[in-house]
Amino acid sequence: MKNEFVTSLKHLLQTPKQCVIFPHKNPDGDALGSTLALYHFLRAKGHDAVIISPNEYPKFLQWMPGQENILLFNREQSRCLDLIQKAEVIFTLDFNALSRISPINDFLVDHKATFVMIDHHQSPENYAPLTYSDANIGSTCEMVYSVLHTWDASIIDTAIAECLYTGIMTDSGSFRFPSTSSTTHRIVADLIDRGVAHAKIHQNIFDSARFERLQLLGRTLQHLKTVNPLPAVYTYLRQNDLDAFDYQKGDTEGFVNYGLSLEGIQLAVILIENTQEQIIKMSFRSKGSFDVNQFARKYFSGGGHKNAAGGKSDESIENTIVKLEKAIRDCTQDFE
Ligand SMILES: [Mn+2]
Repeated sequence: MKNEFVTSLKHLLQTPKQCVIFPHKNPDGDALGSTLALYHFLRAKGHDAVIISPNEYPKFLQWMPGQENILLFNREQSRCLDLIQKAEVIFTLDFNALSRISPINDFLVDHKATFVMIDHHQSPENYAPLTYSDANIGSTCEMVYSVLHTWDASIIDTAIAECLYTGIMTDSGSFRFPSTSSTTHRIVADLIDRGVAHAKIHQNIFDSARFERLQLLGRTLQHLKTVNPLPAVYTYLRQNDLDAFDYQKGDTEGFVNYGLSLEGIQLAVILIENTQEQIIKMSFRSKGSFDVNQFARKYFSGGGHKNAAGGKSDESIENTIVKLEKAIRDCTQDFE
């Protein structure tokens, strides 16, 4: 599938094209890494490429090579719309449903550009005639690496390698999630050979916390509750917790994972209140057979991967907790 995809892509990009590349809303390391790597590659190949992010991304990613050229749709809407209108090829990376770039999707209806999708989430939509979708691969960056390496490995310089490394590392939980394969490590070995300073990247991502963020983590851990006797825990942050510690975008990234560090725990959930959007944002993480993609789809209008998913609730935090506990108990048989 990948080789066919690369052949079609090369054919599509035989002559210089105007390309727009979209990461999903609230882009993470994999979304930014994959879009930036592709951006550098396309420009090296003589195409006119821009990255348009629906909104801001966390500070711990604001060092990535080329990130200063990313346009933010929520900040510069008319400039972005102009570029979108002119696009001949539209890339959607690290997502597979156009609602993930809302409200930009409203401007893509009947767009004449050729859509290209590279993504590793389940159940892709069929908007892209060129689709490379594989839910067994741990990161979109790993897929983009394979595409670029097959296309023209000589273009993969240190900047591209750093972008790809970042996404592979963050989406694999620093190479420890089950989706991490020997191929993942071979790719990473090649990226290091191409000049990636991996220790520096880990520091940029993990050792750049603000004092308030660590205190917010403390509050999150104090709120941790077990769902006895099941191997599940959840925690929550109210809007006033976020306000008390001067919450900034990305601060709660990774908080949900701490629950899984408890011995025997197979499911961890975090609920985060957002009074402005009037929703509770939820993240689910699991180990082993418990499928949080199914769980989030069934109970909390979300989805994602088997061991990492997101969802939401329109109810109060109290009601959401009641609903969550009931949903977890309904799934008793899904634990190992
Ligand atoms: Mn990803």
